[in-house]
Amino acid sequence: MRRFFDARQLAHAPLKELHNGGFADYAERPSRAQAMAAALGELEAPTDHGDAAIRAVHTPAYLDFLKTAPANWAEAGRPGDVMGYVWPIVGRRPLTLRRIDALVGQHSFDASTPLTADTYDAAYWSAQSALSALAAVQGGDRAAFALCRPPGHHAGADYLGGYCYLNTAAITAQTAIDAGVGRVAILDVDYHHGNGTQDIFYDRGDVFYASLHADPATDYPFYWGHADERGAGAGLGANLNLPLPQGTAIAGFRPAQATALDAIAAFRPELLVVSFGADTWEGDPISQLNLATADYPLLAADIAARGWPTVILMEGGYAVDALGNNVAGFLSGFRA
Ligand code: OKP
Ligand code: ZN
Repeated sequence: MRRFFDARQLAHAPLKELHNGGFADYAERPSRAQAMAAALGELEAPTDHGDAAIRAVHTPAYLDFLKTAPANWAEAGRPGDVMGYVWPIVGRRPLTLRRIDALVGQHSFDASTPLTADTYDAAYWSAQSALSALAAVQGGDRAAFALCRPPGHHAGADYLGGYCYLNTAAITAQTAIDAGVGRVAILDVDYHHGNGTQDIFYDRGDVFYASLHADPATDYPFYWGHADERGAGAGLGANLNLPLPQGTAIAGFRPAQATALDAIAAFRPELLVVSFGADTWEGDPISQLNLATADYPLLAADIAARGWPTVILMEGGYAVDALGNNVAGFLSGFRA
């Protein structure tokens, strides 16, 4: 299986995030990618596909914000990384504001996703890795992997959050649709619900989003990922959330994934995009599911058995020492 990664994805390195009432070292750190790269061996540099695919998903105002916020922040005399500290509550009237402090609140939903001068470039190359994996599959490969970092599934059309800036899964799915693929399914098996991906395709019938994740009643991102969110309009029925209780192990996870795969099969996708997170692992420092390293090849084999052309994109996973084995195991199961 071809695997894509660009060294420019490493430059994004925020210092701290707000975590449980204090500032902690940023969990989505460059060493995650280095650990995966060490375990996976040779990785291919992506092709630069340009930014049309990014602009097909994200709004012009948001992309402008991502590119200009770090300089505007510094100019306003704000030390450190760009991070929101004031947000418009739900229902607040739309305002056109120029002040950087207000803009960051309009384009984010948490205080754990700082923006640095290197962020846009790293996220751009993360998206190019995803697009290169898509190109491999469109060229006839059965499956391909992109070591996306920063991750993407929490980023919406006009907002960042959850360590995510550009939604790589959405960019991949939309690019396939724009190339003439009729139906794309996204299977999200990261520990966290992919609220950005859900939002982007919520009223669309051509992209099916299915997610297994820790119940948002107890877990981030709280405001999305509940079982009654089923899509809207033409997308009604094309969104499937399967929240799991904390502590769920393979005995609960595997049948839930089968439920998601059955729903995807009924949708008859021409392409599958997998948002894969290894933060479902039992030792993950910020998560509470109980998958073992040996479970990942099995879960991947269950997906592979369905036979759909598949683009696998990396999302979360924060136990840096275990990450390489867990990701390599998942990919090995897919080859079976
Ligand atoms: C990103 B991905 C809890 C802070 C939550 C954000 C988690 C983002 C996960 N104290 N931090 O889905 O792995
Ligand atoms: Zn996650």
